[in-house]
Amino acid sequence: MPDSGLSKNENRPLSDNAADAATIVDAKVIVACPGRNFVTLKITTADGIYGLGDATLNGRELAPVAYLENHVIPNLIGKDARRIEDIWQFLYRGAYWRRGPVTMRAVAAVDMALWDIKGKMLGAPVVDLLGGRSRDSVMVYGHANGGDIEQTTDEVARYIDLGYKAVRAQTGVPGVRGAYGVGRDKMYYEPADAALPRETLWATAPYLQYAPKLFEALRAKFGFDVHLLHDVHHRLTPIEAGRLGRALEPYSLFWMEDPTPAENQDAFRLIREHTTTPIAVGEIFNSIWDCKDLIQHQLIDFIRATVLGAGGITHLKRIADFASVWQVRTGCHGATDLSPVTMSAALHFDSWAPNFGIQEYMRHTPETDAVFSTDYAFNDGALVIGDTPGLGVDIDEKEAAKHPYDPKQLPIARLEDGTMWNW
Ligand code: EZ4
Ligand code: CO
Repeated sequence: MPDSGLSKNENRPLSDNAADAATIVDAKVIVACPGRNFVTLKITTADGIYGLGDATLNGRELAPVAYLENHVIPNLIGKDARRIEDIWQFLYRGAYWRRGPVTMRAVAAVDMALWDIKGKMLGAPVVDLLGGRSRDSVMVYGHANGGDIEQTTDEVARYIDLGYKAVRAQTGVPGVRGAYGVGRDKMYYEPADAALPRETLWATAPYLQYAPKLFEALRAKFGFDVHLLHDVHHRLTPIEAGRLGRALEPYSLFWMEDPTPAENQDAFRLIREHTTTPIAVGEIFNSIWDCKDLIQHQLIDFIRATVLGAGGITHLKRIADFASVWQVRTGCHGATDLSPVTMSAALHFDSWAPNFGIQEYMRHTPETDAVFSTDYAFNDGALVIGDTPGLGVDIDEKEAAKHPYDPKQLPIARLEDGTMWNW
């Protein structure tokens, strides 16, 4: 080709200039503890656009940090930030070692940050890149918990007064010290609360007696207009879960969550044979492979996989589309260990997903809100995401630096004889 006399740069086609601008030039991990620990990835392109991703793994935070810093970031530098799918496949297939909570959180953080960057580049909120809003707002559920049925009933009343249309109800159980879901602070429930795990006790028999009484009391007091949810938190065997589901049928739950551990997906057949109470599973799932059997055999009704846990928006979209074939709806995990970055990404995803079901929502503390600014608001039992380009979330790094990492682990559960159980 004859020399045009232009400099090398000027001679390039337009797309090459755009590629230069979109080149990832920097990526760093920010670990901060504004009330609880969060791991945030910040990716920056050559023209100065940055995106944020969340890689928080509650109680094991530094594992994704090491994975990102040592093994992911060196691969990102120089890549074209616009190629979200290719970078996802590169990180998933290219590592050879697939799946797992650490790896997939790192992949998720990169994916969230790249969607954020793409939205900013195109001047569009991420929901518009996904296909636009299927709904203006997304129904959320809050956490009501108390030491006994009376206290939990008061808490449910408080959530209804706040405008919630759906409430998860958990109660202490007489004789079960530290039964799951009973927090110390009402508004900011936080289970990861000690440098070494707090020991709680578990006893299935009293729980199975007591839990249905909670929902009997709640329906007697509040009627059937409010959606009620309950989290069993992996505590039961399949046949016990079938029995609980059946006992709860008169109270019309929105869902019974994590009734038994889900490593063995077949276990849910037994539960299904015994109850029509809807089942939600998936907050600890990392990929479509963790839920494909549960979904295609119609063993669950709601898939709780998240943007954070299950490989970002790119992969969660794949799970949701697959689930839609069997009329399984989404119910994304949204506890406080999912940072405002994940909550923002989740709300873009939820606003789009045609088979959206509900979104879990636990409020972050004022310290967290001082570090992360967001573009979502609670109104009338639902969250609304705004039109800010990208994910609409930002981090104040100076404020974050005031809150250094503070090791905290999740509790453990033991049976009365000391046997380790599922927390
Ligand atoms: O215990 O996110 O449904 N929500 C939950 C959560 C989990 C925490 C663990 O980090 O089960 O509260
Ligand atoms: Co749960």
